[in-house]
Amino acid sequence: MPPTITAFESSPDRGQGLARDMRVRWALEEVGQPYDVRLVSFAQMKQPQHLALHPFGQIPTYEDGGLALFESGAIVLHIAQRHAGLLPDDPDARARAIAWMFAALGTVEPPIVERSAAWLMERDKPWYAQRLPMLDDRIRERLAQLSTHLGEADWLDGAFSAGDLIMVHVLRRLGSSGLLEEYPRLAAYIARGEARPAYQRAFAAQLAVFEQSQPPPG
Ligand SMILES: N[C@@H](CCC(=O)N[C@@H](CS)C(=O)NCC(=O)O)C(=O)O
Repeated sequence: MPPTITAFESSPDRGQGLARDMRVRWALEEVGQPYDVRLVSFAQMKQPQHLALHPFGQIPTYEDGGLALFESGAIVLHIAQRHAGLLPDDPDARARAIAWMFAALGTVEPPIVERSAAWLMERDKPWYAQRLPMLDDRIRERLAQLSTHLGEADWLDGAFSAGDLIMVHVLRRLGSSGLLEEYPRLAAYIARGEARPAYQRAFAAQLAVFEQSQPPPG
């Protein structure tokens, strides 16, 4: 039996590949592991059956045999540890790749998510226009540091790894912000990630789910 992941029945990102099941799909595609997808509605995510898998009532989850996991980073790490292709064999390089996963999730993603949350929940509030530049500056600080680290390299630390996979996916959320244009090395880094065949297969799969969730036109 292939592993089963959960994803939105109808993703609020309209199939742009921003929902976090995309990371898991991409990792599974990179290592060549087929998978099943169970689609869940927002209501189902808050029901006991899903809460037993994910205590916070979110997607993605991952089930394989007796193992059930939540948190996209933990799932991608599990996949990367079980299959060749997403983590280097050398123990030190492997530890550094895992550090980049944590950096993406713990250092780079939070200010990006805060900006998205402000847009979603506060953009009609009087303080939003004042707050946005502050949120943008916090993101710029991280982007500048990341761009300096990356330099002219293709990937964060040697060959493409699970650290790059998570980082590229985290950065993609800035797509409509205009901020990435200020950091051409990062824009090119994201484009390299998106050009990978495994990324494209994962993107097409999640987009197909969204398209099928839409009522026929007319
Ligand atoms: N830290 C979690 C975040 C999971 C998360 O925020 N999932 C979103 C979709 S990308 C979700 O399920 N949102 C619906 C909700 O929170 O009700 C992870 O990386 O898996």
